[in-house]
Amino acid sequence: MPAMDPENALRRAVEAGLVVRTADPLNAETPISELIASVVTPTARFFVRNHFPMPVLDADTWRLEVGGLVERPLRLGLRELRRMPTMTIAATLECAGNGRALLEPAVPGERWGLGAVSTAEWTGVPLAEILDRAGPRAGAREVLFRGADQGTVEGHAEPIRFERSLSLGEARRPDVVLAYAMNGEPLPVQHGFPVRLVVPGWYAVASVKWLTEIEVIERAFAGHYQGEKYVYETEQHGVLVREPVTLQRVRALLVEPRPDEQVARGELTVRGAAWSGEAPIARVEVSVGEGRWQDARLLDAPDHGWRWWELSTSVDAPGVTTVRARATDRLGHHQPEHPAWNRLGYGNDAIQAVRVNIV
Ligand SMILES: Nc1nc2c(c(=O)[nH]1)N[C@H]1C(S)=C(S)[C@@H](COP(=O)(O)O)O[C@H]1N2
Ligand SMILES: [Mo]
Repeated sequence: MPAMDPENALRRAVEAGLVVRTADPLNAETPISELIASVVTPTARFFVRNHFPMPVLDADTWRLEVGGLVERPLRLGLRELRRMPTMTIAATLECAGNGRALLEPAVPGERWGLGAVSTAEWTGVPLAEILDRAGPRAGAREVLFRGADQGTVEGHAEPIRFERSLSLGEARRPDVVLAYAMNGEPLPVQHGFPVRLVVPGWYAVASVKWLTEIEVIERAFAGHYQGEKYVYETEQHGVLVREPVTLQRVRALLVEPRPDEQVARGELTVRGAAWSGEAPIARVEVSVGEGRWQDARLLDAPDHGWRWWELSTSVDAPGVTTVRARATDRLGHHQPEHPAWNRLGYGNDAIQAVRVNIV
């Protein structure tokens, strides 16, 4: 299968100002300090996370196979999909490894800072529509999504495909979309052309790119990227506890001021975005120095996706100080002071601190 030329992909990422973590496969963060308070991240600046070389699929010959435990197996081309009912939804994708580089002791895996998160408007066919057409049969338990990309991974002799599943119930949620457009344009190759799954609220590993097959299965899927990776592994009372990575944890991202920025005494604007996969954002608070937590103003909320917030405060004492922001969602989930360490380094939702120099 033709793959995207890694050098080309890298050059484009650098030109767009992405923060490259690995060149091949390309893994790159969105430049946080360049983010502006708008719901969507410009597509060229959307973070990129790949496990294998990026497949270049042909729009004319590409087909989506829907099979397994269904009444009516389907084989759909891009044109057919585009003629089906559509939906558009803003959704924030966050890599489960976002913030991994801040964990101590260090853990293996991509060394993400805090920019493995972005938001786009996704347009496509509701997954529920496709599932209804295919008609899951009695005994159907999960829906498995298979990407076109493949490669070899530790512990497996043969190359594997990128695969993930959802329970039938999650797959039928009305906000889950088979997206063929991102911010109003066809999906670019690096984000899954021609069609990807988008599961709003879940860590982005669930949002399978370069989708070619959907299989309804009667078992619980436990492939590499579900049973071996993307699992919170902790030791509790000497016993290894394993929990799958699912919904995004609540988090506030500080965009302004920037790390190590020189800030003039007087008024200080603190700004950023906040999101939670479990419930809408209820509150964002900011603290300067060790000062009290002040409520930030929440800006316009899209139905899904992150919500921008800002606070105007004043700083008087010159010197180095720390600005922190923390979010709470409507179910009362809030952020820990220190990361909840786990062996593979997922879900670091600790309160972010930005050091600034008041002059
Ligand atoms: N087919 C396929 N889908 C994939 C991946 C992948 O490597 N292959 N990576 C997943 C992970 S871990 C993340 S964080 C998101 C990243 O999506 P993006 O590159 O569009 O930002 O895609 C997910 N879907
Ligand atoms: Mo990820």
